[in-house]
Amino acid sequence: MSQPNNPTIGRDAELTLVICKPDAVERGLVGEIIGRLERRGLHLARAEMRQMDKETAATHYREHAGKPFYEGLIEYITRSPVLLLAVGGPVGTVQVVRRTIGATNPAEAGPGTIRGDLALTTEENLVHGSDSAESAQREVALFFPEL
Ligand code: 3AN
Repeated sequence: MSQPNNPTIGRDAELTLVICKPDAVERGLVGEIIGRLERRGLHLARAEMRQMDKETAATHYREHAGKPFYEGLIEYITRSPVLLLAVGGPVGTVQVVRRTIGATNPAEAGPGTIRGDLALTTEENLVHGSDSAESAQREVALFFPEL
């Protein structure tokens, strides 16, 4: 998790993966989402715009394979570029980011959360955040293997 030629990485005790999904980029909400994470005190260790291919999407969402919404989920996440973020901070950052994002179904997400303020449906819920420290390690390694 540390890289000698990048002195900003070593300060993060925990990294998590955030994806500003296609709807976030299409709606011009990437700045708003990054701003909320930064104002919370979190640190952008990496940021990269990328068109996600179907194979990477299938790896990332492998626990959802076979579920009724799976095909739609793969279509959605690969339909246009996403902004990948490796977000760092103190121990507990994975859960801080989850709470900042809000519930999976934006209709149930609390006010003040990203989804609660900016999204309406589970199919277009703007942003992904790793759901556990183990998922975060796997997901950061999938998209930013150098970290
Ligand atoms: P979260 O994104 O809050 O971690 P997950 O990991 O349960 O939620 O689901 C991953 C993604 O799959 C969601 N962000 C959403 O796009 C999609 N998804 C999950 N559950 C449903 C559902 N019941 N109907 C449609 N899409 C869903």
